[in-house]
Amino acid sequence: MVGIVVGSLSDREVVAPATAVLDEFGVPWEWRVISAHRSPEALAEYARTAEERGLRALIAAAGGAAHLPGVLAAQTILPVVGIPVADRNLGGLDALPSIAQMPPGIPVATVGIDGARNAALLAVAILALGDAALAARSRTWRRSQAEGVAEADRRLREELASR
Ligand code: RP5
Repeated sequence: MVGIVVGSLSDREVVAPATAVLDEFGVPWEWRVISAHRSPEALAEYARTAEERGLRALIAAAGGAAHLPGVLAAQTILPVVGIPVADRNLGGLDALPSIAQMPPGIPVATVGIDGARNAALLAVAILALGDAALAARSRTWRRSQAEGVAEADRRLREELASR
């Protein structure tokens, strides 16, 4: 249901948390390595066939002068969530505007640098619009996250009170 595309196998570790989130929500995913500049024809083919293959949202991650999410979004009407990947030269400050600053007409919903978890959560939110069971799981997940914060708050206050 969610198609994940990375520009290089070197993006794998950064993007892996997205698959863990999708698994947590029971959302099926596929994961491909396709590059906007090294394998442009394969990317065009992937984008053109994504919708008919049943994909409903795409996550695209790339580093450097990152064209992948925008080029993908240009060739499909599916929503594309872009993850700017930090590289060793500019730490993602090149990929972030490359992905976020799409000229009007072709949007890419951009998360923070290396923001794989948020990318998956955004994809889940998009899918949940048309899936009541997934929406219910999202509400439960948010509640349990809030409970985790409340628990951390309780522990900290307890610890500080006993000083
Ligand atoms: C981008 O260039 C990839 O998404 C990756 O983040 C970056 C470096 O790629 P490699 O040189 O490691 O293959 O296309």
